Amino acid sequence: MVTRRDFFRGAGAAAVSTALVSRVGAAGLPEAASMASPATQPPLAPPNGRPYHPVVTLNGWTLPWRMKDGVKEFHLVAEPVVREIAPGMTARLWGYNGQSPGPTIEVVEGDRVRIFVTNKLPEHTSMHWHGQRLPNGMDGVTGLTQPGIPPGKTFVYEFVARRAGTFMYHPHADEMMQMAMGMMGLWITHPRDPRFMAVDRDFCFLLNAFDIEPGSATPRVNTMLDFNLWTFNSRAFPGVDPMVVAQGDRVRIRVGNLTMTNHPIHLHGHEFTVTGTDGGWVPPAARWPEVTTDIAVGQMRAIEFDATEPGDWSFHCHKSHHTMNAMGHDVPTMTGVDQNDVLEKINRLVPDYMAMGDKGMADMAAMPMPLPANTLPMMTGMGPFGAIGMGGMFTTVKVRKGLGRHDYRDPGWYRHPPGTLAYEYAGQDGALPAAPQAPAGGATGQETPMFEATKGGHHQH
Ligand SMILES: [Cu+2]
Repeated sequence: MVTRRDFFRGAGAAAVSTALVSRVGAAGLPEAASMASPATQPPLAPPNGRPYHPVVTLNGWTLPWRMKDGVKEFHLVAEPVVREIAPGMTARLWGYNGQSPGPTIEVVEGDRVRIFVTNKLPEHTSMHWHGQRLPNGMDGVTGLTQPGIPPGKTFVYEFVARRAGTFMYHPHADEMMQMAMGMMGLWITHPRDPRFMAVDRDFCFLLNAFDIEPGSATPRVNTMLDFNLWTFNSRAFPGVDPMVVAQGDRVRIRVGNLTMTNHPIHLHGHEFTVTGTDGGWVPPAARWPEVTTDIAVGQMRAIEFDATEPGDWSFHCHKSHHTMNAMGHDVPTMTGVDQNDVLEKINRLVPDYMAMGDKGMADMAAMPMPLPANTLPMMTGMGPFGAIGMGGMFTTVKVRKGLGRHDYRDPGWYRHPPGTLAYEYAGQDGALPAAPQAPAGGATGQETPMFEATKGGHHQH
């Protein structure tokens, strides 16, 4: 088995690729590279074919290919995989080539592409190339455009990547089961001219969600709404790597949504524009600035910004339940409930029971609680100032001065220059400014003459 690390270890990627062709060429099928590590792999420089600026798949990797008679050949293997969701929890999923999501496929506009899809699952599958222009018979819809790929068999898909952009791939066969199990991946078609829409760093990942009962490892596949693991590329914070960029970089982040609900994705400290959708690039005159963009089910959004502000900037789904991990849903709201009365009674029954949540839920982020095996704490992840209180769909964009062009290593936590950090008031600046209170009674502002007039005008008492 050739792993992607072996690809990099060779004297030159092109040489390794040639060896690959000669070794497995006789068999006809390209080698199916596999990746077990959930760490973000460095961008795969094109070993052959036309040049492009490679993407970085968050906690993922790009699938190597071989050139055969001018065709880019890839080999995807649909199979059961074990994915670490975050340290402390692994999930038994279905994916491709050792991982869920599967590897990112990167090609160039105009490339002829041949993809071998081998089914190592216990039931049939197929592959749909979401968003692509292609011959109808290559669209991968079981029953409509092809029979399912039976277990143990390999189907071949072949088409020209006609349009640059961001696409997804997933089965159109027993979809509820197969997508709930993690079968999905990204496809990037780079523009023919590498200067078009060029950026310094180009990240991509998929939004996905699982319902895995605490203590178990296999998703419940019939769940429609009540998922308990909200993930970026099948990783939950703090298992999601930071997106590391150099100050001044032009940054693109492409996010595809194959969950069952929409996700408003939010960036701190910078405004961005939506420059691409599954349908293509947004014309410059049609772009508008945003700090949050909603990504509906089955959609992709490419956002771009200039990383001008140094720091550790949050990047997360703005649905607050989606920045939590399992167990969040069965916890009652205890804020404002004084548990002292019942505590004594409960302690007679359960000596170690602690009252929690009566001052809000933040204490649950800081308190290590006994958990079933293979479960993530509900809110987790430590920062330089304590518990971050986030899990799920959360990570950071780390902007640093003077990083090397291909340096994606985590630089650690940001060191705030003197005078740029929120601090505790200690009376050193004289009297505190007044803190006016909202008027009591729920009225909208003060009663104004205009308000009176409106009242008088419409209500003839
Ligand atoms: Cu969300």
